[in-house]
Amino acid sequence: MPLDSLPPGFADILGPSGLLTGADMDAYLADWRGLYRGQAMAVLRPGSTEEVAACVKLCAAQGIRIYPQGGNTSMVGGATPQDAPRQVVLSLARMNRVLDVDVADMTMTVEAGLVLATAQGVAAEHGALFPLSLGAEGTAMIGGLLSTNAGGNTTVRYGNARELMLGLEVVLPDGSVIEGLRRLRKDNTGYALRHLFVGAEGTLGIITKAVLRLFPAARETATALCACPDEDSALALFRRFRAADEGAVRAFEYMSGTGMGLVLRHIEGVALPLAEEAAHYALVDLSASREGAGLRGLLESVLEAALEAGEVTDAALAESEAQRQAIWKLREEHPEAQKRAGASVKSDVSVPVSAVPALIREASAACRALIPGARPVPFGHMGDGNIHMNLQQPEGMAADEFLARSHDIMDAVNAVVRRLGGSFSAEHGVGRLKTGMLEEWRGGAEYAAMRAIKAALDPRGIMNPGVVFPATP
Ligand code: FAD
Ligand code: 2HG
Ligand code: ZN
Repeated sequence: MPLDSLPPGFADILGPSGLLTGADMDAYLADWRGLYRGQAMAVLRPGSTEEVAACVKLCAAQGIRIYPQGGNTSMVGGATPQDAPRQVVLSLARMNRVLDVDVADMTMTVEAGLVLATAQGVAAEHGALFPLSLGAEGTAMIGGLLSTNAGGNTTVRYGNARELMLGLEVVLPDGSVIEGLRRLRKDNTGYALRHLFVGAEGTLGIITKAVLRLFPAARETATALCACPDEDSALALFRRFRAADEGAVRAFEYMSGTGMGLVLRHIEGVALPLAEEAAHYALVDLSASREGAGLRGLLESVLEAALEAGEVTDAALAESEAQRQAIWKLREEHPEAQKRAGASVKSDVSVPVSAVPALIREASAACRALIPGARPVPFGHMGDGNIHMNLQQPEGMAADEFLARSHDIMDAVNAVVRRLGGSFSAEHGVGRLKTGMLEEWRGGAEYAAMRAIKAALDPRGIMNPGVVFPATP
């Protein structure tokens, strides 16, 4: 569709460093998975809340659609513009300052464009912990993480991004600003609007600043990679750790033999620290904020009992931080390995924790029956019930042919998820990919209420159109 040219006014607000056009926009117009590509009159790169508000006001006045973007690591095409003539990407990347770290109140106030790994590093410099942790942490930004209510590896102990946020500053679709940067643990003053913007995927406004919760730093860790004979054994292992000391479990991740095989084949610098490859793996990561917590002893005694019970057939215990990181690399490189191994279809789903083994088994069988030769690659956050029920294309099949079946594959997985009482999106959100599913799964009063909120806050429909709700012309 032919693009309109950017109306005057934006350059005055943003200055030369705040505006990208032409080929400089390339990286902002496509998503990480390569599913979507759009266009934009410009990428706006404001440096302050005032600049964001002024840009949004101008967009509202001119009917220009806005695609808010953080690190652009969305797995569901949430930050990618469409193919429409009057729209801009608004990148938060220049708003990346840490405004305040308060170890007395255990809070950190930051701008939305701060990269997660930087936030973790700053917290650590102050002897504290910002516990959100995921594979994209070197790129994903606080505003994007809050807007998707990101989960990741530590949900089992610390909750999702929502639980790590105390206050927000948000620019609404008319350019007005909600100044909600309060750092209160208790704040029951009418509707908790801050929570409306967490998980809204940029459809209700632009998060510009946030107050985050900090926790005591970890002073002791103990980590192991375990080979398990089946999915039930992996879950039984999780239960053993939970029963032994629930507070010690920082992460409990599941990986299949197929996924681990892809990592070992496609990622350089990794090695399996076990005697032989297995069909199922569990990664257990324990941490404590006090020294002398005895985590190594806990790890050994629980694994010993699990070995005796036949739930674990082999285990590698990290003897150093380097070995711990090497074990985590085997887990965190799953998305990249899948990408390098060809086309894959992702289903980021959740079920009650007790139903995870059934999910993995039944969804894998459904996928194999649908596309003979396709390779299920289930992995993820077993401890909180969120499995990435991904499917890798059959070897030798054309990628396009396989991807043409994407929605059939997701439907087959979702049928199992629905039967098990789960959700079609656990942590990645709805984005552009799953708008149809949202309507199908959350129809009736729930969907109508979501629509009413959207219409009330964004009556012109300029904020991230096509995301969460289907695009209207
Ligand atoms: P973007 O991709 O830029 O945007 C995401 C959504 O938020 C879009 O809808 C966008 O419009 C909106 N948005 C962005 N910034 C703002 C803002 N300031 N105000 C309003 N709306 C905004 N996700 C998990 O939950 N757990 C994981 O373990 C995990 N692992 C991943 C591993 C890899 C290798 C990759 C590539 C992705 C992974 N993700 C994971 C997905 C992704 O990293 C998260 O969804 C993350 O929260 C997106 O952050 P971002 O800054 O990249 O946001
Ligand atoms: C992870 O847990 C991410 O690694 C990405 O959520 C999952 O690639 C995926 O499907
Ligand atoms: Zn995940």
